[in-house]
Amino acid sequence: MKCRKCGGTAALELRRHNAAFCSPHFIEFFRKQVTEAIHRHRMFAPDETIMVAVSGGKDSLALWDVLIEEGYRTAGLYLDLGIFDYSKESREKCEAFATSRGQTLHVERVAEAVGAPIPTVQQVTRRPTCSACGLSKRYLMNRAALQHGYVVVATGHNLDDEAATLFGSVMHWQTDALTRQSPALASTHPKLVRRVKPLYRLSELETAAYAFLRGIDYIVEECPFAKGATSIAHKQVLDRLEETSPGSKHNFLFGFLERARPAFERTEDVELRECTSCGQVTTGAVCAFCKLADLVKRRTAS
Ligand code: Q46
Ligand code: ZN
Ligand code: ZN
Repeated sequence: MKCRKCGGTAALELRRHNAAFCSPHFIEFFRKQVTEAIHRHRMFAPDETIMVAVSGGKDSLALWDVLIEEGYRTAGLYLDLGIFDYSKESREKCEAFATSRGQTLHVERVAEAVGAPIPTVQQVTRRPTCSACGLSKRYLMNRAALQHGYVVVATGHNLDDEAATLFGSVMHWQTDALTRQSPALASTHPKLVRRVKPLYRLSELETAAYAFLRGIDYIVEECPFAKGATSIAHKQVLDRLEETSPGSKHNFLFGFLERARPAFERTEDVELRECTSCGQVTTGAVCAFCKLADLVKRRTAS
């Protein structure tokens, strides 16, 4: 196999692009995909500092690395979920990365905000772990960005993640989720920051290769609660399709974004207000996060 760019020995074959690259040209390809995503969806203005939500895994640290290399001003945000050794190790990876690049890393502890770490939240509320965790992450990301004065949060969601989410939403025809499925979600309220996913054009394998070639030290283990998650089952289905027909995930996601998504644009506006308890944006009187925190407080007190 030869590199498409220089004809040298290829380090990686990308079947869906029908191409192979040597290490330096793969890194160049990867960065171009990220900048293409940023420009196509006008993710950042030149004077903005980007808050990068990092989990310690390959995707979010690869994203942070590219943004720094491309000259963007950034700061990291680590959400400590309190999930045993997994959280401890992933936090260490993020701290080491931030220190080595001279970047600021903000840390938010879920246990402080919700009243208990994620495993306890699951036990006392009997809610699926990932649902309480996802709600807390979205809430804290927005709150932390507002508190520190950032207007945009970037996450490390890749093509595989996005295709799996889309698959799940289509399976259940969750039209609200289909409306929100986008590489860039604009702010619809002064207290809602923009959310962007600059890695949506790159597969999980590609982000792993990039992280490896760049020598990024990331946590390899998954969150212990990821195993039973339905998103993993959806990923496996798509992996099988990709195996027999390279480019399936890409066609599924990009076809949706380019041709189907406009049909799901909301016609009526949802009224957004500020939570009477915390002041963050919600559609009801009290936001879902405050309701969760309240339930945790009551159940852990008894
Ligand atoms: S961290 Fe949280 Fe994920 Fe772990 S508990 Fe589920 S949602 S799997 S990305
Ligand atoms: Zn090359
Ligand atoms: Zn609230």
